[in-house]
Amino acid sequence: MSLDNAALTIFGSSLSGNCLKVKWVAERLGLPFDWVEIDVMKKETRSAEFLALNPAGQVPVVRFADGRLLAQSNAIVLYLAEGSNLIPEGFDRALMLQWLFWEQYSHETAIAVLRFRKTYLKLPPDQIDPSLEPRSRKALDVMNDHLSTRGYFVAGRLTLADIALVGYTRWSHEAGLDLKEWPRVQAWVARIESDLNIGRA
Ligand SMILES: N[C@@H](CCC(=O)N[C@@H](CS)C(=O)NCC(=O)O)C(=O)O
Repeated sequence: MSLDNAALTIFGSSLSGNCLKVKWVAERLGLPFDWVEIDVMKKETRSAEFLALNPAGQVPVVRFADGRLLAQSNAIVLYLAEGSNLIPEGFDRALMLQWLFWEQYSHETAIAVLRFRKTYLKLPPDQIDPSLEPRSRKALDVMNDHLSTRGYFVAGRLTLADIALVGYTRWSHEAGLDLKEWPRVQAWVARIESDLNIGRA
């Protein structure tokens, strides 16, 4: 898709992998955008003004020049990247979607939640759901196995699957998980960070 100058406004938090994936896709595609920082720690997502943008009270949300609004990080990146080389064709597209759905159901709900509870809410261990760490480890195991025969998740090149998955994987240490235990994931994170020109987490 093509967008005019700053035709896109991203309401997001810099602490959120879900939000940064939208920013990285816009940058990668050369889409001009304005970034409006929303402070989730101050519960700005619960203000009446924000709820008018997204009644679900979550970032990211994007607003297009004509006022249309879109939430859910993976819906946003799929829309922005339509027709670009970040979305492969045919069966590879289906495989990319497989990883995007897995990221939201099995990966983000473990690693991102564990990270937030540990590093941002600073909860003591006995107040953290004990299933989060094994679920996070399992997600990293699945990724490490998949990367044993490839350098990217799908199609042999950078796609939305890599961009979505790297969002929180690169912050695994903030969830108390050292990627040295998953060396292929660690190498892949460095590869994707380099492809996206983003600094080491
Ligand atoms: N599935 C959603 C998840 C969005 C989400 O969980 N957003 C968090 C930040 S990562 C949020 O807005 N939290 C603040 C709140 O719930 O008040 C997506 O991918 O966009």
